[in-house]
Amino acid sequence: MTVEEKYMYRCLQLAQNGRGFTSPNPMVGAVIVHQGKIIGEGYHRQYGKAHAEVNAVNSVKDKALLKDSTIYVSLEPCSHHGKTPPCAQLIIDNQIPKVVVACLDPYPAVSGRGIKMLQDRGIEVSVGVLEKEAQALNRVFFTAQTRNRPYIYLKWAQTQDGFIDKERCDGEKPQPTPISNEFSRMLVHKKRAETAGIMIGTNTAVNDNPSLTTRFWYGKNPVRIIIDRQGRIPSGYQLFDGKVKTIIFTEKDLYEKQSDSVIYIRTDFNESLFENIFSILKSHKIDSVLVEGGRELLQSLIDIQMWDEAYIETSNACFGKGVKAPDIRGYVLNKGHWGTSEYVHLSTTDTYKII
Ligand code: AOF
Ligand code: ZN
Repeated sequence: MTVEEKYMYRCLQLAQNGRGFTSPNPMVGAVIVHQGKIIGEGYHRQYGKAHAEVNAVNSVKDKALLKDSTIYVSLEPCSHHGKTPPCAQLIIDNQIPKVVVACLDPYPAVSGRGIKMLQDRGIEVSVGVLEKEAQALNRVFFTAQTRNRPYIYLKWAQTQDGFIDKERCDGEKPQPTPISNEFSRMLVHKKRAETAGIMIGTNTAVNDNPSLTTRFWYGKNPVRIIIDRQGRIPSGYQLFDGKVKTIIFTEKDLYEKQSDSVIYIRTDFNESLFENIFSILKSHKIDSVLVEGGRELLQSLIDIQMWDEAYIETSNACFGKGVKAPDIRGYVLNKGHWGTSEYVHLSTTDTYKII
């Protein structure tokens, strides 16, 4: 490990403290080093609040040392006036002579301009230290910026013999059959807190009457996103309780039912359905979506390869027959443990593999 990598690892570590609070901004960490000693550090804590560099500079007790220090940042310092002033200007104003950056900011208003702004003032800039790791950490941000769609997580629990639900007799009242264990269910709520949107299809909504809120973990609720082509979800359902924003994509004209918390978006259900839905979600600042079912929706996304990561929990139970789990064979890259149940972590792209 080089000296530069050592400090950049610390930046990546700090950046992760912002997980779940920075969206749709990236997680960013910064460290200030003076003669081999860290004299300040900071990270982007929350969307709309101070950037990592500002917090790092503010944490330095003896500001006179800045003139002889190096600042390490896990993302190119910004050059634009967004919700906060440009970080490149802050570095210039504090006369920090050297900047080490992990990766460029893909945000079009910045991309390369932050680096140029610093270099134009004679500041020494080096880019690319732990670049892949920094991009992987912010794979949600990078995907949203470069692909005009949110980062898509697929999630389901299946039995050992490959079913996600029991077979139901005609007329039997549908109800969810738990497959996940208590521990992994808690972790799903952590994931919900860290994801901007949560998506399900009509059948899951109608059968389960889910609330899709974050209850077993501290953090925000994801925006609820439902695909309900025919407008079949009964109005008394939890999705309409007004506690969280719900966006419904439908073919029907349901605007008169719209309220502050329930938004209907009329959509053509043609071959570009998902491309359209995800580009609309991106324009609503939703940079990541957790797809929690059902089979039809999950399989459609797998078939058109519109997904980035999958969390599949396999329990010890066997159903013998029922609703078959989505078929995702061919994509296994990574297998790990998620709670006490086994899960398989899959990815369509090597670039965004988990670190
Ligand atoms: C940095 N350091 O810690 C972060 C950066 O609206 P604003 O002012 O918060 O700007 C948001 C954009 O700034 C965001 O899209 C990304 O390009 C960059 N994020 N930049 O120099 C940071 N979080
Ligand atoms: Zn900034």
